[in-house]
Amino acid sequence: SVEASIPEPQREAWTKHEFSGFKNKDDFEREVVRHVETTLARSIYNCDESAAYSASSLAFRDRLIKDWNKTQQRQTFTDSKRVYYLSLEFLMGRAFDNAMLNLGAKEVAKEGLAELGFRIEDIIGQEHDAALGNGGLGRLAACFLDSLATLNYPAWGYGLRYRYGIFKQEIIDGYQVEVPDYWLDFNPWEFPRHDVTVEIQFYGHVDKRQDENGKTIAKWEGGEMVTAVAYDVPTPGYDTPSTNNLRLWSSKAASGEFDFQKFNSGDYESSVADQQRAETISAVLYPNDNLDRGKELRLKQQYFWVAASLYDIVRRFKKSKRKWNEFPDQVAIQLNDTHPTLAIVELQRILVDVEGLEWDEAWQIVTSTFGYTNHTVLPEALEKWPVGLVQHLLPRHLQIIYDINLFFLQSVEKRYPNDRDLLRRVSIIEESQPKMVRMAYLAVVGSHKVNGVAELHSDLIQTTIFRDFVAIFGEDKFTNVTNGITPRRWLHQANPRLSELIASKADGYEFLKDLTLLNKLELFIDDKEFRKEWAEIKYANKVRLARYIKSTLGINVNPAALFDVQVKRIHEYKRQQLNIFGVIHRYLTLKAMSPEERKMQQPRVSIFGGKAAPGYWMAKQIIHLINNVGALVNKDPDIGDLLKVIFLEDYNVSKAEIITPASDLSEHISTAGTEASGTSNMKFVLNGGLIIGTCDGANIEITREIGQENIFLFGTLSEDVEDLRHVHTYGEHPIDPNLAKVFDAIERGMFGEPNDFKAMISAVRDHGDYYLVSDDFQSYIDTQKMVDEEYQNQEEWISKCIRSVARMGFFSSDRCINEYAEGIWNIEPLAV
Ligand code: T68
Repeated sequence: SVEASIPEPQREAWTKHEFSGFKNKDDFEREVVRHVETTLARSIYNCDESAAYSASSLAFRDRLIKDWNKTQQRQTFTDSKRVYYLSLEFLMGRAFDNAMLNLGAKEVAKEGLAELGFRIEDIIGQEHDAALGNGGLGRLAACFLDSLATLNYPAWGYGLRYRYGIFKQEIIDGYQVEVPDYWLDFNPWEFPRHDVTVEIQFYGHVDKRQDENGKTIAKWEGGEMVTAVAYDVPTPGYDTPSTNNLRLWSSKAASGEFDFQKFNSGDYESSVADQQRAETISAVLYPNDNLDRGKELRLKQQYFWVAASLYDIVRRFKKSKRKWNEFPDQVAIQLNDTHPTLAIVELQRILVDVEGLEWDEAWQIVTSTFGYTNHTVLPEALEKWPVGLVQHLLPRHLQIIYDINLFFLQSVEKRYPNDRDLLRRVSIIEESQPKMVRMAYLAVVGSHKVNGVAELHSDLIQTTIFRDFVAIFGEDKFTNVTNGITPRRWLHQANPRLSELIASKADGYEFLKDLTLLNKLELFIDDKEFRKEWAEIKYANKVRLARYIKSTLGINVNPAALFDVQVKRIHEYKRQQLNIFGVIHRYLTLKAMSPEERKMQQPRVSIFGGKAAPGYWMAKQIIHLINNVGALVNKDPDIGDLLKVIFLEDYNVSKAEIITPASDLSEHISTAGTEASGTSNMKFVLNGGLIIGTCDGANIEITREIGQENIFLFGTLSEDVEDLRHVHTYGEHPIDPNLAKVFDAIERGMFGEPNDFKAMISAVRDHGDYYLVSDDFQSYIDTQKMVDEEYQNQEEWISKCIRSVARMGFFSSDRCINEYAEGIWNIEPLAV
């Protein structure tokens, strides 16, 4: 047992004082008061909402860390295989509400806080989002942590503790302005581990020598050292004591001789500058989604994080005193995109240079350990690093990359003799000017499994970017794991009334752990009372969003109108421009109608939200156009409630929790073949909204599950995209006549200075319309018309919503994690 590890004479003293956290309302209140007075050193006579939030969170954190300790001890004692999820992004959002729900103590906290004079909603609202991510990739990592803990898998996340998360977006005069997100002032959810540090080396040179047996020994010497400090964030599962760890690394200057020399020689200022330079590494999250910008600091971040994490993982493995060839039986490492690909090289370096293994034995261990998830086929997002930069920053790693490539190309040459072009195509080094390291290829070569995130996407990677690798390694190395979302946050937490209604029909809350149980709802589709409650809940969620719109933008929207929502990062491939052009078309159509005709139309609120990468000029112009359209339409007396155009500022996880349950229709309208999966599509359907979308990413599987009569699909199919682009470039392509009218209105200055939107129009009209906006325009507006008509029949609409929710069980991240555990990681759950 765990206790047995404490020496007998001290055992009683250690164990009799066991703290077990609060159990009831009184306990909870006592803990809150204690934290206000001692941890926060505040007077209970002027405790404000912020202090009440901090103290309540600390009370929960204490409980989490107890469970965390037990979970970790159990994992260590059973010596079970663990999975390590390496992700540069964890878009966690708020932790307090989630902790209360996962621990099943929200009622206790609610009553306790009420007695102390607070409304729980206000206290929840005090928390700053943990926004350490850009979009889908980072949020997926957060959903995975929730599922891993809920399913009792022994798992750790490893990431960076950015001082600044994704920027806060302000809209000023219709333009996006970025404000730094300084979120760490007080973060009750992390435990600094000042005793858990790793020294990380950069730059320097490699010294190669022969040892007494004639074996070549490489020594990486000189350069700079930076210290990584661990911060642990306990992540609780739902309805289980299992609490996993998210370990985030923070950088600080190494406290080596180097510094002391500077101090002693009186060079205080430059020593402080060193300090700041070291801290820069974990200072800021790069704000690009689906784009690789190749900045040196980004590569430094990647190595810093990967080296610290691997040191930690290897240190833990070595405690078990097992042989190296058992490493893959104890450790699975999942690479969330190519960002952590250096981990492959680093583990090979540790095994060969530090632990003295032979190359082949080490490589066998490395490739059995890693799995790689690809999240994009967009060429501009595929990560590449200049060889010169890697050489400068990580000289030994570049040598190892060259050796990995050499051995790989030799094996290819053997199987496909005299195919020089194949060797050029699959080489990890791109022979361009300058030469580049292709990180996706390195990840494929160094992993035993490669997966895409939805069926279409997994097919696409196997037939396009990794086609040659499928031929070389065989199909079995490539697989699909369709993304999922956690129903705890995205249903139970975001939409508590709907969750309660479902529980009343699905024999309790079991569906939150087995989402396929939602299918029990199909029995109640015709139940009048149930349908009425369903509709009331949707309406109440819309009222809540309407209030939020009123309070932030001062605009009145009618909750009875159709709420049409597109919230996600702003990107040309996601086609917010198609949506806003469609809105302009709607406006022009309404304006051309007689007042009598207008009365027959379906009122709509078009809601947009999302951030543009600060350097993505076109995306910023799209935001500008949406705001300018809103400025005109929203005050047009001819239009009134028939059309409102809303841009919600600073879309993030906590805002998604308000927006998602309030949507009637959400838009997932990427050019076919560009959106790897999408996950918000799943969230919206799970919350009783319908989708308008293209045949792309997970939309296709959602259609398969819920039935094509319950989704509004339109547009070009992915297999036709390439041909159309070819026609755009080499043939005639008159632009869609309705779209031409929209462009005409913009160019006449209806929505402000036309020059501002020249590039957006040109991209479609003059530069080949890469995203097929014109090709898909007519089918988009036709489909929107169908939406209007079908929405008029509310009874039928509600049936579709209920039926869709009932069939969404597949999209739980629990299903997804079970697939990874079985097909890629080979790990088993371990109940605490
Ligand atoms: C998203 N990718 C996919 N990338 O676009 C989305 N990129 O289809 C998918 O559902 C989701 O991943 C989860 O699989 C991203 O979000 C990034 O944010 C990103 C960040 C840095 C560099 C490149």
